[in-house]
Amino acid sequence: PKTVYLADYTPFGFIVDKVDLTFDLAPNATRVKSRIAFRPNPDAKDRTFFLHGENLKLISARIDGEPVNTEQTDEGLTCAVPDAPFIWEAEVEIDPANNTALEGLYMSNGMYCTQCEAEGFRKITYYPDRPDVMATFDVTINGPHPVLLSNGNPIETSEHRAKWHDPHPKPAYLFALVAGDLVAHSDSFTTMSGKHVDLNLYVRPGDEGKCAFGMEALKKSMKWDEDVYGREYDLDLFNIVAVDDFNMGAMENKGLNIFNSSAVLASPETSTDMNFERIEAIIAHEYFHNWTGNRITCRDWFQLCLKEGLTVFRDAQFTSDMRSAPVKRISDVIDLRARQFPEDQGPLAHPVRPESFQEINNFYTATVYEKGAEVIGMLKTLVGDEAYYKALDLYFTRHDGDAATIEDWLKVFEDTTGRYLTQFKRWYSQAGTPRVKVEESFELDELTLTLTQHTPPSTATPDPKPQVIPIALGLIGPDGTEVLETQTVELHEETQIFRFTSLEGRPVPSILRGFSAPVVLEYDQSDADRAHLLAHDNDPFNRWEAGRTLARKALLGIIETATPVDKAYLDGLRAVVTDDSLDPAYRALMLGLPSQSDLANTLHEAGKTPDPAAIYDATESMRDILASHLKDDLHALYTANQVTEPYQPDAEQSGKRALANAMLSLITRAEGAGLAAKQYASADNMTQQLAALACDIRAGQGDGMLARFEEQWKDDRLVMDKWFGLQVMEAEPEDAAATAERLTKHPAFNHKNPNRFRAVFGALAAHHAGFHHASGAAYTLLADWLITLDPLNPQTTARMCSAFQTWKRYDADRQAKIKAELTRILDTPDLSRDTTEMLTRIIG
Ligand code: HT7
Ligand code: ZN
Repeated sequence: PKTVYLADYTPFGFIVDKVDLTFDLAPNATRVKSRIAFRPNPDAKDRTFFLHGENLKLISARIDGEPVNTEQTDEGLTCAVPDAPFIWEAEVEIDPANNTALEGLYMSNGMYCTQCEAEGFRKITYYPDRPDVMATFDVTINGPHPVLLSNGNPIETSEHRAKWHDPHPKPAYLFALVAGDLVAHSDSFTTMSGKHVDLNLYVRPGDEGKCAFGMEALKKSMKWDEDVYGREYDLDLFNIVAVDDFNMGAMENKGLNIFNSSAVLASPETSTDMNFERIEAIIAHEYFHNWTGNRITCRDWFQLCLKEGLTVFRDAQFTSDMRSAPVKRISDVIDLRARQFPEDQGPLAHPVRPESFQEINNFYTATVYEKGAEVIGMLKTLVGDEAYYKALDLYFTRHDGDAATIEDWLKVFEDTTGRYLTQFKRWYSQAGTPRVKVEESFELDELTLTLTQHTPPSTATPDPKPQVIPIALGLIGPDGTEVLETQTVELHEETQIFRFTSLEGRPVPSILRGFSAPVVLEYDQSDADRAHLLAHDNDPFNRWEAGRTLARKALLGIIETATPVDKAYLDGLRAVVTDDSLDPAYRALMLGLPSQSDLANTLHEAGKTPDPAAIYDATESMRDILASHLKDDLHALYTANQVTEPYQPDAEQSGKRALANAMLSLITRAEGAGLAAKQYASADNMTQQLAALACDIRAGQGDGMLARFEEQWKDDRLVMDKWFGLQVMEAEPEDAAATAERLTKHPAFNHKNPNRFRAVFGALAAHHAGFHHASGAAYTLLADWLITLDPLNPQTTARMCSAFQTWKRYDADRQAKIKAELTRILDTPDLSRDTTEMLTRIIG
């Protein structure tokens, strides 16, 4: 496969002024007529007229009304064109009903929909399918469907025909079309300048009752973007459509967002609190793209973090404002460490702005999204809030309508602050997680902290250079009061020394507060100091971090030397969990243990070979120890955190349910599943029903309840995804692969539906001890299914390959088994470019 390089960027030889599209919809033979106004681009040297096009049947092609001869390949076509403005007209035929890749125009449950990011538009018609080619679109849709939608504003709607005009020039990846038998949940929003905007959430008949929450989230997002960033919506209409078959969460097409139904449909009976929170965040994310992504788009796909990192950062700010900021920050760091750190520290490592790719779909990664957002958070910390918003204002005015680059982005900060960001830019160009070593000494009244940074070399960045690392820190005095408020020091050399004087007694440093940079802190702090921070740190992140580090040490102690868990840690944890002045959601997070994969990584970094079974056993006994240490508090906390008011998916109620469910899990461990059965029977919401079911399965009594659950929810696709996933998640390690395999034989298993496929195989990959069971059965099963899925849906197959990215952590036998499976997949004839690239990188 061909490799594309950032360094090779050149502008397209032509400017597109206007695109007219006409769709005559038919499941197997949709006709697409295009009429496109091109003119030579004065800024381009290369005037080769190449239009992307894949899987298209060309019916006719004309230039200025005259038929032309074209040269076609699998990737597109070329032909001779005039050296002056001209009109290109083409008619092609496509087959949406057989489009299982879910890119381009495809069908889902009888409804037509599109997914064009990143390079899907070329499966709809011939076009320069690159984000720096922007044009206004007029779209006519002919089809026997009650709802016919495209981007922008409607200009004509009659039976079986609709015409749409999008006045905002846009790249083809933001094009969208939807047609089907849909119903709308409608509302409206008045913008800050008084403009009326109609809002519709289109769903399949039967799903109307799951729209209200998404609509409220949309209105909150619109208001928040006005209040915080001064950004107003710019069309008369904003439509969202829910689709069952979708490769990712959602897509920000201009004025017509398309959502995976799991990312928008919600009701208390069918969705958990976590589902509600995720939906609110994704709706916000897609809406915020209207400015950060659509009005200002990317020059090329290497700049993907320009829109994604910034939009993730903005959606995290939104969630922090709507809910609890510390809980959001802790949850995001857990997620970053679980998904981005392994990527950055393994064979898939790449910079936030990659410099080459074979298949761009493989670069919608945690590094581009989540590390990309962390980089923006650091920039904000370094320049301060005021300068950050000033720079953003400049970005929006200077680049509105542009296809921009990371250089443009950094320049607005340089121009606003006068600060050079040359070294900071390494966050965009270097792969790998920097490690910051802390050495501490205290003499008389002076504390000295020596900070040293080091980024392990990788294939992507063989010779990493020091980065600018903002380290927020504070000091906690011996009596537990803060003796130094949070201040941010900037580490830019390899080693720097920071001194803090006039201290009365040795304080306990609280370093990397709020997780001010995406680094690994190597700090050999004593257990006593960590217990002090767990009891007293007024930075909620570092208080949680102290508990988490102690838990990790305790677990490693069990795994390696069967050391009993330190009572001081257990007492400290108990003090936090029973402290009613603290947010229940925060207390629930405190009870969470480091994941088994995290423990495997810690052992690997220490030069040891992780044993998944031993890690699993240690985690189980640690939970037993917690249940026993907290036994006098469990029922009291369970009862105190019952919600008596009608269900609301807000932060307050969700926090209580999270803590009560954490108690239920420990109670079940200590006493059996009696209380879980009671909760299941009386639950009026999915959060409580599912938590009770999980407890029951763990107690070995899940069969009856699983059958009742299935009977109750067999007609609800999204709830059935939970049913599939939970059985794998809660299986004993030795049964996980067999459970997944059994579920693939269930009549409701459909590998063509990404949500269902992920429910089973995402859960299997996340079941550390089950996936890495010594038999290798899970490796073989997943490989079999990746081979089956690849010809149908390369994008989802390739994403799932990352389950194997940490394979070199494990023992020789497991490595050999995994390598054999990866090689078997790679040897499959006609394997997609997506999967080939992923596996080649993973094998290394
Ligand atoms: N910008 C979108 C990324 C995307 C995508 C979405 C759905 C299906 C396929 C996709 N490929 C790329 C989603 C987002 O980040 O907001
Ligand atoms: Zn996005």
